[in-house]
Amino acid sequence: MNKTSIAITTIIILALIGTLGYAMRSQQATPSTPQTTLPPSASNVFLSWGKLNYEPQVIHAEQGKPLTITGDLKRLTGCFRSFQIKELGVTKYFTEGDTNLEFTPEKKGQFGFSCSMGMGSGLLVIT
Ligand SMILES: [Cu+2]
Repeated sequence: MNKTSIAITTIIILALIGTLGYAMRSQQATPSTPQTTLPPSASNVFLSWGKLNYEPQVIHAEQGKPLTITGDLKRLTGCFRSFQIKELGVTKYFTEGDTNLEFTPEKKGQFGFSCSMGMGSGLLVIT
């Protein structure tokens, strides 16, 4: 290699690095796609198991709007499938063929929910 070809090679390499850097920067500048999260008043709630308790631990619902709570049978085991909202007289045992608890909250307020033995618990907030 003579000096000229070394110089040309160097220029090409620098140009490539520059292009690469610009491509990476412009990629970072691209706004990330917005995460689709359920609104707080969602009428469909997926009830799973988090860290030592139900997830979510707070379920938001609207008075007069039908609410569906779907039990995550992959995560809910044993008595945690036995779900109840005592104050509202709602009980449900989630099974493979019956994963949905459907009811319409009729009154506003905060009502505790739990498994039948009270080990897992949370709050249903009706507004
Ligand atoms: Cu339990």
